[in-house]
Amino acid sequence: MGKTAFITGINGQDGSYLAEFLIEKGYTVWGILKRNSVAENQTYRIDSIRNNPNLHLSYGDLIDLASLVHVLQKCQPDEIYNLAAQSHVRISFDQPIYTAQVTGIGTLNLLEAVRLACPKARIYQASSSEMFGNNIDADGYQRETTALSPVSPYGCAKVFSHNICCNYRNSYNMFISNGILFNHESPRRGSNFVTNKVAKEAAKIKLGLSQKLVLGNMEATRDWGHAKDYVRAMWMILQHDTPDDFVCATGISHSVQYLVDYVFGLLDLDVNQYVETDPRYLRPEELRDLKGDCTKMKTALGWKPEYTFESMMKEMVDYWMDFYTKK
Ligand code: NAP
Ligand code: F7E
Repeated sequence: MGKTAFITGINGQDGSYLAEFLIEKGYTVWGILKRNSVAENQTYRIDSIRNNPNLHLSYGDLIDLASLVHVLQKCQPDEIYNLAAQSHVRISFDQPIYTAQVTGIGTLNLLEAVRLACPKARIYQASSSEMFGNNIDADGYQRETTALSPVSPYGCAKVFSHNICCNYRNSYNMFISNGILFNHESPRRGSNFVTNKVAKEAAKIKLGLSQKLVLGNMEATRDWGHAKDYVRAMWMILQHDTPDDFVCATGISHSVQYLVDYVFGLLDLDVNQYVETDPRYLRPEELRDLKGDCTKMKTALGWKPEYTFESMMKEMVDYWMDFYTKK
């Protein structure tokens, strides 16, 4: 019999790719959806598997412990992927308490629900490079041993989740692994994150549907990989014989300015004519540079990415060109 997986955040960028990946592998997949007053768009990222008999969706919320216990008792998963979060760093400054409740305490709710309903299940926790803040090792990289020093409410909430997962792993002998993932993107990325904002607006400008792209910090650098490569890493982390923490990254970083130049270059557009900056997109405290060393992932699990920054950005630009051409 195939395995059963439970995914929180199943309709998000990563959750949707992971659900497709696991169904393809023969898993039965359960996921929770937050109640939303508009039902139509909520599952658009999982449209391709919406009617698959091996997909089961129910309403649930990370801040509602009872909803987690009920669904876990029903599905009795072998593997649990905790991907749900208020995941936008700048918005976490607008909604710090909500972010702490969902992205921090929500994880603790899930761990307690697992202890009550299915203590033998393996758990993947979506930790983040945002937890490092501005700490960088002397060689310019962040890795599993780099100290955590978050600079946003989101980063602080993720540190809490990361630490409570280590604590439950050690205290209760649970199989819990943290994947410390660096930025990962795709056409399914929310369009208020910088890669997809740039790809979408550049396509609109190219097609005469917009005149300006307005951004914040152009100097920040990020290590951007593709979400499809990273959900494969999540699965590999849970197949390992022991629970552990792994950094997942490409090891290559670019500035936001480079990202803009690259995307506008793909469409033969003049950056100086169309791109402006506005302080409203700055954060009260900035995380300047991220570049990950994933030697441990590569050595212990044999993971390597299939996409490059260039092939990923091309896919995103093509997606939006196609989207607005057909409209
Ligand atoms: P995303 O697209 O923002 O997806 C977040 C998901 O969480 C959505 O399905 C959302 O549902 C759900 N959600 C939000 N609040 C919830 C709640 N209270 N209860 C239940 N579900 C809730 O994020 P992503 O990019 O896929 O990232 C997946 C996870 O990895 C997140 O935990 C994120 O913080 C973490 N992470 C992401 C990156 C990255 O670069 N993408 C890097 C490191 C770590 P609705 O859409 O219906 O609100
Ligand atoms: O910003 C700069 C911004 O919002 C990237 C999340 O998935 O990765 C993500 O967090 C950089 C930052 O991602 C705009 O200041 C400039 O330096 O795309 P982002 P993020 O904050 O790095 C981590 C690993 C996560 O875990 C998070 O969940 O781009 N930037 N101008 C801008 N960013 C945005 N959003 N919008 C701008 O206009």
